[in-house]
Amino acid sequence: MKVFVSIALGLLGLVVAAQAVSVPQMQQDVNAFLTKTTGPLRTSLLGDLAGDFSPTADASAYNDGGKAAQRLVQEVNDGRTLKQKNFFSLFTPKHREEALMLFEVFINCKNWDPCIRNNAAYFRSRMNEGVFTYAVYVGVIHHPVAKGVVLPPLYEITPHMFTNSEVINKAYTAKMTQTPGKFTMGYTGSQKNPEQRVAYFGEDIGMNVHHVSWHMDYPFWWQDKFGYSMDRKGELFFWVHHQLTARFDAERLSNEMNFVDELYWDRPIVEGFAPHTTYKYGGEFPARPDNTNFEDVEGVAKIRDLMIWEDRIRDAIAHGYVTASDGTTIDILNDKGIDILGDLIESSTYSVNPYYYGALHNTAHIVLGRQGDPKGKFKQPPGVMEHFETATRDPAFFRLHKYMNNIFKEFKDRLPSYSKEDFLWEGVELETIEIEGSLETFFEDFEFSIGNAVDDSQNVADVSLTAVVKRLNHKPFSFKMQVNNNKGAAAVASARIYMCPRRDANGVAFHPNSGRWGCIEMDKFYVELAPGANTVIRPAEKSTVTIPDIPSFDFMKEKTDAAVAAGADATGLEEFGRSCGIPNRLLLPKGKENGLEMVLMAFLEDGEADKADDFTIDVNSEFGGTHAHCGIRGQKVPDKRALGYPLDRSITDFRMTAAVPNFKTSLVNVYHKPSD
Ligand SMILES: [Cu+2]
Repeated sequence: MKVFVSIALGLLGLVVAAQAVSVPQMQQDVNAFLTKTTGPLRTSLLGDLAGDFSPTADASAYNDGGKAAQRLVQEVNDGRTLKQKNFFSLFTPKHREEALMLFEVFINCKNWDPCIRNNAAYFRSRMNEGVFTYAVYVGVIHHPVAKGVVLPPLYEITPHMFTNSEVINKAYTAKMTQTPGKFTMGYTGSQKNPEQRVAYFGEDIGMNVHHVSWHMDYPFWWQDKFGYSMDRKGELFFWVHHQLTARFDAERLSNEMNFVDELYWDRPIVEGFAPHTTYKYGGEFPARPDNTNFEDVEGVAKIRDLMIWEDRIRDAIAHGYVTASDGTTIDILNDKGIDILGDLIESSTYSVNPYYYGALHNTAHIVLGRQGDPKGKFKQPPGVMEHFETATRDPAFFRLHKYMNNIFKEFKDRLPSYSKEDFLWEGVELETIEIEGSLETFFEDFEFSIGNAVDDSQNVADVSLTAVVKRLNHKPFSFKMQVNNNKGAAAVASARIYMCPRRDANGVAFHPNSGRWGCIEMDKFYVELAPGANTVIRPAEKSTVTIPDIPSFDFMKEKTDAAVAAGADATGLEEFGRSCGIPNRLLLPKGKENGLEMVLMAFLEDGEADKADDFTIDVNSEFGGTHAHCGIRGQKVPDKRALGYPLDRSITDFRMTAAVPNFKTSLVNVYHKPSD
């Protein structure tokens, strides 16, 4: 693993050791850059900047000899870049190009000071706010020099993308009248819409941050020249979206609704959507009525193109190989196949043949976002589907992902089933898997600042502006396993825990082979087993699927300023280093008042057989916290099993799983306690 990282860093020739700026100082800079991004930089919030900084003055500051900086300065000076006070969309090619130009300046900087921080200050005042914010986020995530810097919750930086128009309007009024305001934010739509019952999930601001962060950790535009190669990126794309869909389905069952159906290009989009969301600049997000028929989107794609790409992909699955750009074929009927397919379907720059297999996922997002105005007649801004932070608000998001998910399933079902020998871990018996504590969910109020939504002048004092929203949470609980290790010596086990809905909304039990596809991953970890009997208690809050609640931006600033004042070398914010990961409070689906029946499954196997090559297991380390869906930045996924193992492939003989002593299931119920 260490070899992997040093090779990765070596690619850019980065001299990390020469870094003299402390993490708190870097954090203070980032905090200042992201404070009120639509207003001028408040220089009083950060240390001194170079007085007459020019990005192109010192080519030796960059690993690319200053090429990226020269190109961007030229673009800006020629007036070719997106002006401020316009919306930014990553799916708009010109916007993305600019954000990547700035990202390239950052990623090529050899140090934080003067290179990164002065460039940030320089371009912040000259480039579009959305372009700048995106480049700062991905720059901080991927630049090795910025290791340890924590990114504030995006819902406080760009509240417009996370809050209803109604709340934003009230915030403007409060600001104009200088009256502090605390506004209740409801979920979009009315109870006449059945989809409203699960809007708390699609519109959960923490889940939205997870989704947008995943796409920042694994951007579809990533190229290895930026510093390192992303391990199993395509497979993670499949798995994170498969899990979002499976979780959405479990929420539907909790609310007496059946699993979401997939999207069909030749049938109407059943659910309409009225976002009730406004851009800071650019007007309202467009709405879409129920039962709209797909139309070609001018300048983007014909529906026929999407159908042809789908045909080619499914053809590759049927053949068992894909055709690369150079005409050679690559076998996909193996463990690596899912990764290749994920790259194709997204499609990312890792796709082996983007010209032939197209960009099904990315294009579908744009096409769905534009169905309200497919010919561009009404000059509407991009739809919610065209931003990763807003996409899951639209029920069509889950239909789209169910559709792609079924293509992935078609592939997984094409692979041979695992055998009993694959699963068996001789000498280890998992006697019981159960829950310690209770599986009980409830809604709680959560308050966050929306102060960044409104304009400001440095002469007028800020007033406190917050939104209050209901969020799903659960009581603390642990997984408890009784394990007999009869090997006569200590052993390290790799543990995987899933929870799977047992019955559909009509109460019909799932056949295990369709039920397994609805399983939600609860945790994946390494644990040491002493010889003899072991009781393994794994607190749910440690799950490598989830992240803890992200603190507020104000709290982060306080901690940072205190650390800088004390000359400390850490901010104390380390545990919030990753925004990718399902919020821990959403680990359980909502459940029902009288219980939602679920199958709790645990599987143990030999950690040494399961771990990735060159990976050293440390049972006390969580390897970056949320590796189950989000990998580890700049490193390999710790284990080499397929994501979703051992439930990812079809099971042909069920007597076999019953005869595997290191695999165990039990029935549990998830209860929901309604608010008073
Ligand atoms: Cu996504």
